[in-house]
Amino acid sequence: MNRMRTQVGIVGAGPAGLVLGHMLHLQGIESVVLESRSREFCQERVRAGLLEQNTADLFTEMGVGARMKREGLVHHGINLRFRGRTHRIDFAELTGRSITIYAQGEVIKDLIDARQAAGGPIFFEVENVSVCDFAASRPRILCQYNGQQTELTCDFIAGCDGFHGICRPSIPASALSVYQRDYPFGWLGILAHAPPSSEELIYAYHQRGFALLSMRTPEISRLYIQCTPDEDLRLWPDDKIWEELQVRLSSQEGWKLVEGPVLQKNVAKMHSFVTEPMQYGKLFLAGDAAHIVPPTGAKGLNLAVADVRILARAITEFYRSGRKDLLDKYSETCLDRVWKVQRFSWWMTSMLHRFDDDNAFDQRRQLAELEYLTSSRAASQSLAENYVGLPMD
Ligand code: RFL
Ligand code: PHB
Repeated sequence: MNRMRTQVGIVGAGPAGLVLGHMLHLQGIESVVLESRSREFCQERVRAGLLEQNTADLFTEMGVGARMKREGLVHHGINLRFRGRTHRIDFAELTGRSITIYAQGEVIKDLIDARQAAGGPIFFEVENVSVCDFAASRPRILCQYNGQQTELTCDFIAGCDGFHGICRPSIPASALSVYQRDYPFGWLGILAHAPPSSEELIYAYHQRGFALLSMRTPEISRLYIQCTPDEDLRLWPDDKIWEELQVRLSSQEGWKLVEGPVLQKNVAKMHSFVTEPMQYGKLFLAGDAAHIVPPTGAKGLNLAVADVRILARAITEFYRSGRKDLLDKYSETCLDRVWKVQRFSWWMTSMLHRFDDDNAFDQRRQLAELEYLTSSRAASQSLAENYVGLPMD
């Protein structure tokens, strides 16, 4: 048995785990990160792409923002397209804030590089991870690493292992309440070698379902169409995807969607999910391990980062002064933001997608909502302040 000891044991090297590890390091607090996948897998997984200004500013403050500053695309608004017309929501004018397009994989690369440069331990491809004794004073994480049974004793465990991780299910079910909603659709996403056809994102409402134009770089587009939750990708050759995108994103304004070779395709289901509380004894859940949102508001990664910011501060305060009140209030503090973000993500999703049981009334209502949203300053501002990210404190 290989025995180790650290202050904070972090399960998962996604955005939540890696940001937490780095924030703690900057405060002189030790941690060990345990990740079940390989480094390459974590970096290459195609996921989020949009950082709130809160998140981008934090990366800069943490000293991991240099490449994001050079390569990220700063946007000052988004477009909503319906009835073939485009309506821009001007974040700069409505909130004075912006968003940054920078792929999650790049964020992960920068954070792993920073951790390795700082000499912070991070173990990839660990197996059979389990957490125990977190109701007592010395929690432990058990796993196999390089074929060896390993035990990590720590003061705190951060469960940053995503929605399918082991930390949340390790808490007695009777101690948790779960709030959940599943949507009757998913997103078929592609990454294409094609210059983005619009400088800023386009969210399109269409009779045939939602579509989104996003991007990763000036050469790579990221596009999505609403599909069934279990859509069979074999039924979607590249030509058919482009055809559908052409229809759903079409406009009467002489705009053209540029096509290109498809580099990657995937289908994602959509759920809203919250666990309460987000802590049990010395085990703290953060990010997707505690809650997930449908991607329409682009919030998952940003919310994960918001959680660990609160957790890092609470842990830092504990080591600095022995104060436990911030730790005790961790869940309550996070959930206040979590529910506001849940509401926003649900609202964007409900407004922009076609639901199976919608009738003509519901479609008229959705269009009226979009008309109102794009013609009222108050309504546009409400979208804008949520999209760029609610204030952190
Ligand atoms: P992650 O990223 O899932 O990381 C969890 C890590 O834990 C590891 N793990 C384990 N490690 C050790 N032992 C175990 N037993 C383990 N079980 C799991 C996993 O391998 C993984 O490395 O969770 P985290 O850190 O909470 O971060 C959450 C975000 O990744 C997620 O919310 C976003 O990707 C959601 N999301 C978006 N968020 C945004 O903010 N903006 C967006 O534009 C955006 N677009 C998206 C998205 C998610 C999508 N999909 C595919 C779900 C678009 C899509 C299509
Ligand atoms: C993305 O670029 O992947 C993206 C952008 C905005 C969203 C969701 C995903 O709302």
